Amino acid sequence: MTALIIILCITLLIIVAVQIGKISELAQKIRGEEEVEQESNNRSAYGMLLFLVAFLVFCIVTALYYRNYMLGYGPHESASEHGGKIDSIFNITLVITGIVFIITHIALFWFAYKYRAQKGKKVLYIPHDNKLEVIWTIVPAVVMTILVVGGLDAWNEIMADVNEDEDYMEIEATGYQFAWDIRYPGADGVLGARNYKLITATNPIGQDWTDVKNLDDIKPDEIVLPVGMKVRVRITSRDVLHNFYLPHFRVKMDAVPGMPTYFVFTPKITTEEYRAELKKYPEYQGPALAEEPDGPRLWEAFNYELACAELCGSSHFSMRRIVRIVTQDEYDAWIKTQNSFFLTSIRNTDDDPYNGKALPIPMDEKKIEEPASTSGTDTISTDTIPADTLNKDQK
Ligand SMILES: [Cu+2]
Repeated sequence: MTALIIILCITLLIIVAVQIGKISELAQKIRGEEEVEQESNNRSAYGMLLFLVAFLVFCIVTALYYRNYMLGYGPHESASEHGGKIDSIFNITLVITGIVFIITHIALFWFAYKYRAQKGKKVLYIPHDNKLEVIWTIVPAVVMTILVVGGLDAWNEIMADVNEDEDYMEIEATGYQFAWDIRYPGADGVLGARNYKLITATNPIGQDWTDVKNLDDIKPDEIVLPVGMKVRVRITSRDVLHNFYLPHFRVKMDAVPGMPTYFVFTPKITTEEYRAELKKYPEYQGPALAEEPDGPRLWEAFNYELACAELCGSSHFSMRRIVRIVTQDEYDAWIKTQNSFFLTSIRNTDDDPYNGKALPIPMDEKKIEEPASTSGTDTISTDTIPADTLNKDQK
């Protein structure tokens, strides 16, 4: 039935179009072809002018209206030391392409208006102009060179690895469908060895338990980092391509199975300081949750986040993780509350090579009274996240 109605509608529309065509043909015969054509040309030309103004105003007004929601503007200044450099490159590109956009946009629609077919006007025909060709080849070439060289320079600076003698901490992020396995090196400051052949349900990233550096490694539920500390993130993947993306820190790097990548950055704004900055803007005064109009404000509920920026499968969205930037003292207090993954989940099980024996390095085994949740890597702390941002299975 529906199909029949649709077919009828289409047929009727075709008949209407044909009839309109016939009417205008008749009108042309009565009033003279040229006059009708001239009228139609004028209408199109004024339409072009209207579009020119309306579209430019739309672009500028929306950009200004949403300014404070966009990374790099208003409160969203980069929260890492290198991020300002990336922002300024984006801005230079935006200014240059913006100028080109406005000029070409005006030229395109203004010319369509000005040079519409008019009675008695003849077109000036220029088949070739060397001077013009040179100008529109050289100018873009010079501008592109400036942009590319500036970008390359920034890339080399930002992607420089750490020097062994400088002060930094290293953490590891392993992406898998669909979460991140985050690993901290523990008291020895060194991440233990891994081997993909050792991956099992109880050893999700294949840590080699005979390597003593693994025994104190920590696998926390959230990423907590001290402000001002240089952090090197080792980035890997267990299955498909993922992408380690910290938008507020302008950190973005592919996680590729079998090919370790890294990113070095230094957080410079704590979560609390970032919230205080957001608080100054009217855009962030609304309630964080629509169901709780008197609940926490948007700025209060703000959290830095880790997202996967590679479309990696059906639950890609659930790879979101909270990132907290705290002061050094708060970090020291937090790290003390974190237990070694080995002690909580592996010690004295069949996977433990020292089962029933003493460990090769001194470790405070008494601190762990009973094994805590082992799969902690899938969950995120829920106390500071608005409920609507959680996955259904986490609610
Ligand atoms: Cu992913």
